[in-house]
Parts: sequence; structure tokens; C-alpha cells
Amino acid sequence: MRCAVISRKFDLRSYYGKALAKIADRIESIDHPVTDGAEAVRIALAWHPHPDAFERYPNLKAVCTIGAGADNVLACPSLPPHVNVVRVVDPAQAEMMAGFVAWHVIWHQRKFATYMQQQRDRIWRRLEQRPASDVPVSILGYGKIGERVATQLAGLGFPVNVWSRTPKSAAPGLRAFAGRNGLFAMLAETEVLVNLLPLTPETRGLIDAEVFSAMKHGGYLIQTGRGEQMVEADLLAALENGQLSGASLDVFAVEPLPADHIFWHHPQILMTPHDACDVSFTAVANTLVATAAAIEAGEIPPHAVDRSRGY
Ligand code: NDP
Ligand code: OXD
Repeated sequence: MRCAVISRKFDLRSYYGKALAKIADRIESIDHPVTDGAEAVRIALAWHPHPDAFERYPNLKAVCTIGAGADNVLACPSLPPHVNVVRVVDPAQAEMMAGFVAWHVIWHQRKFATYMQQQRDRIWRRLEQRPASDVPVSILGYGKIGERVATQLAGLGFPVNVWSRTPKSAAPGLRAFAGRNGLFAMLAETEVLVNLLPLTPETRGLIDAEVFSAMKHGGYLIQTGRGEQMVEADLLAALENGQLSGASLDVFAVEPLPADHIFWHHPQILMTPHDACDVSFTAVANTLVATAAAIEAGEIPPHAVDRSRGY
């Protein structure tokens, strides 16, 4: 099946070159814009597509992303309403995210930022430490990734709360919350807040001053969902007034983060360049193959997002 490879941010074809070569007998991948035979294109592999990218493929049936979040494809103005958008669901990615989040929770719990400063100042001083059981962690989003992250943290001894849109029965040892009221009930018992939500109209701007002030004083934010979900000015104010003691930020409203942004040199912020975890090459290739097979069979591809819900 013919697949257009579309991105205005990355050279997807060279990045995924080996993975695409392995499936070349089933998927013929061609760089966008496909000039000859655009009408034969039935699937696309896309990440941050050009706004008009999908206009030229009249027989497009599905667009596969290279990540768990499909927001950048769903936001593309030329995406036709009938086209399926397929995200990657990769247990290895969820596991990598679980390690990333655990590291940052422990960074906060064990006061490693202070130890780094003490080392720079050549100060030998032991700090008072708390067991994991004294540090409640709450996760916004109890989906494929949030679930794995929650289990990992619970296994390390942290009390873990999870929040979803629809009510869930959480795994043993976790407390589940849902909806706006559930959010604020959960925040009252939150020291570390982990964001693992998809970007939708409901989650855009959700993490704001009201959320920070509902958390325990001196709390910590781990921002791994999407940058647009957090109000930057409210984070800076919460750090300034001590409501939050620090934040780990992996995702930003503008990526790459502009060189003059205050986050770069803020003493209470730890930053990574949207690299909390990655999907494996194999998972991307498998998603394309499964999508092509479903289209040939006239079925909805596995892991197609619900476009009315936005994730
Ligand atoms: P899923 O679709 O599996 O899970 C999404 C979860 O969010 C579900 O529990 C869903 O609730 C919940 N949710 C959605 N909207 C709302 C809402 N309005 N209120 C409360 N809960 C809501 O997604 P994944 O777990 O696979 O991925 C989550 C996100 O993590 C991605 O969309 C992406 O933004 C981010 N991500 C970031 C990465 C990084 O490197 N920084 C890497 C990978 C992912 P319900 O269960 O009721 O449907
Ligand atoms: C993803 C991401 O959605 O990398 O997978 O953010």
C-alpha cells in the first residue's frame, strides 16, 4: 500500500528509514509531496503535517502518527473528516515514561536539587528525608501510559491517585478520581502532580493557578503531557510564592523552547526537550502494517482515535 511520509518538523523518512525498509514489501513509503500517483496514496505517516498536506491525497483512508498523542495531526486543517487517525500504542514507550516519571518524583522526594547545589558549594550536610509513603503522587490521565506510570510509582511505595475523564476502577493500591469535582478532591491529596493527558479542548489550559493552589503547599509538577495544557504564567507565580517547590518540564507550548525563554535558567525548573520517552521504530512500523491490513479489510484500524473526543 502506498504511504505518504509527511512532516514539517522532522525528516521522518531518514529517521525511520531502517524500519520502513523492513516493511517495504507491504508499505511503499514516499516523501510528501507525492508528485506522481498521489491518488494511489491510501495511508500517511505524519507528525506535525503541513497545514495543506492532506489536500493532495483524494483517496487517503488513514493517517498514522509516530507518537502516542495525535493532537498535531488532528489539528491539521486539511485533514478530511472521514480519515482515521491512528496513534501508536507501545508498551515499551509506556515503560520508558514510567522510568522517567519515577526518576523525577524521586528527584523531588529526595531533595536532589539541593544536593546538587550543596556539591557546587562544597557543603557536606545531610538533609531530612521522607519515605515514599509520605509523598502522595497524582496522575492526570489513566490511559495506556498513565496506567503503567501509576503501577510503577505504587511499586516504589508512593501513594498514587489517578484521574480520568470517565470513572475507572483503578488497580489495587491506587485511588481513582474522575471529572472536575474528582480533580479537586484528588488535588487536596497531591504533593506531586504528573500530567499525562492528551491535548483536547477540555485539557488545554487545565493546569493553572486554581490547580496549583489546590495542591499541598510546596508541591511539585511533572509536565509530560502537552505544553498547551499548562498556563506558564501561573506556574511561574506558583514557584515564586512557594506553592510549588519545583517543576520538571518535558513539553512546551512552543517547541523548541525559544532561547530567551525564562524556563531555561529558572532555578526551580528542570527541563528536557520533549524526550521523556519515544516509541520504538518497530512499533511505528507495526502500526503502519496493521493500519494497511485493516484498510484492505474495510475495517477501522486498531488504535484509531475517537475524533469526536479528540484522543
Ligand atoms: P490514552 O488515550 O491511552 O489515555 C488518555 C487518558 O487521559 C485517559 O485516561 C482519559 O480518560 C484521560 N483524559 C482525556 N481527556 C480527559 C479529560 N478531559 N479529563 C480527564 N481525563 C481525561 O493516552 P496515553 O496514555 O497513550 O498518552 C497520554 C498522553 O501523554 C499523550 O496524548 C501525549 O500528550 C502524552 N505523551 C507525552 C510523551 C512525551 O514524550 N512527553 C510521550 C507519550 C505521550 P478516559 O480513560 O476516561 O478516556
Ligand atoms: C508522543 C510524544 O505523543 O512523543 O508519543 O509526545
